[in-house]
Amino acid sequence: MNREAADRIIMAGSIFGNKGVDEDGAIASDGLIHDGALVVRGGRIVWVGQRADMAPEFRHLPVSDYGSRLITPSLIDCHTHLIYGGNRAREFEMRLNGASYEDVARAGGGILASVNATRAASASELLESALNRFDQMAGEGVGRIEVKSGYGLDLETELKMLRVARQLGRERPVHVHVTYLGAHAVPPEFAGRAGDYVDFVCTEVLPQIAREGLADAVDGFCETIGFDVALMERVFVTAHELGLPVKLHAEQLSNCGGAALAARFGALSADHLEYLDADGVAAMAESGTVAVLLPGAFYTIRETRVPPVDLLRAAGVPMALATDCNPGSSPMGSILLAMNMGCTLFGLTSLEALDGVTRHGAHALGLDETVGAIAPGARADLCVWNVSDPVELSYQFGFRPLHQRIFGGCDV
Ligand code: DI6
Ligand code: FE
Repeated sequence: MNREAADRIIMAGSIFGNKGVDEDGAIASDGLIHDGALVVRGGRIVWVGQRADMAPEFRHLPVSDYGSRLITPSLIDCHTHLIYGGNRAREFEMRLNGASYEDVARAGGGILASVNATRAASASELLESALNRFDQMAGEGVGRIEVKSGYGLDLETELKMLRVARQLGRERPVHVHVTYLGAHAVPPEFAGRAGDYVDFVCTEVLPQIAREGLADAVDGFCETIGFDVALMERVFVTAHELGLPVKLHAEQLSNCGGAALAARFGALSADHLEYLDADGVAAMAESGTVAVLLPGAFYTIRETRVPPVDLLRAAGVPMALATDCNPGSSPMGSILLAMNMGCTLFGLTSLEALDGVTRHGAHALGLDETVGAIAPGARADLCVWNVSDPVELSYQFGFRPLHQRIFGGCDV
């Protein structure tokens, strides 16, 4: 394993640069550079193009030649609930016997079942199980991940989850974006008092999280079985007062107007969106809020309504794709399967799927266009794949085509 970010030339059959067409024509209209090379210096890309065009000043550098393989930016999973105690296999069986996701939640299962298990777990147990899940994802090329809290709900357990999320980024070569999801469910100690719980979130939990710098963003579950728009608005007002950007689980099971609320607060993203309507799409387009599509949840709960991909596309709303990895509605650790499902279930093109886990995943995390791209100035966070065409990443599933992940110029 080469953990030293040695300056080098990396060559491959094709490089998916993700930057469209270059003026000098080096990058084809499909974003692919054939017979490509890139130069890494100090962990960053300083040049990318066709090998024949490489300037003589670079030619003395050592070369890693990956033959006919494909190189893409490393993948971004911008919506996960990676950290939790226990599992919810029993609920899977309940659903197989006819119960709906909401039935299970109303019967005291669902998110609250994971809350009990997460409160009971130690930080080291949570870290260990999350690392196991992450290692699977890394084996599919994930180099940047968002991780939410929301299975603690009390102060102590939420802080525990957020600290474990930060620790994850110290244990593995990955960028971790941490999100506080206090407004995920009303915990048992506040049963029937959602407003009081939101007061607690806004006056006790959020200020402490902000003081300790434990979260990069604030999320919520805006739904009939979650929090209504008025309650979510209170959380968002407090988040903004504390300088934290917001995002929202919106229109997953019904149309509650969450996406419009998120847009009003300039949210980074609105996620799920199966029940999003044209007004919600327009609001998101206006505010630049990214649509994060989560086909693993759609598939698991056997939803039949698909997100309005045509409307989002027509309105120019960037669409990201993510696993929503969680123990209930999306027990999935495969970003490549999310890409396949995004195409097959939601009607994305294979290129939209790849954009969804690279540059639009970066947008959904509030990052600029140098992230999730291969361009001068970008960090050398790359994947080398045992395929030659980007379409193959979405087309097949279960084959684990990753040859090598590169993080800041280092093989990992
Ligand atoms: N929507 C989701 O898909 C996750 N949270 C949410 O608000 C699932 C949460 C779970 O079922 O544990
Ligand atoms: Fe989620």
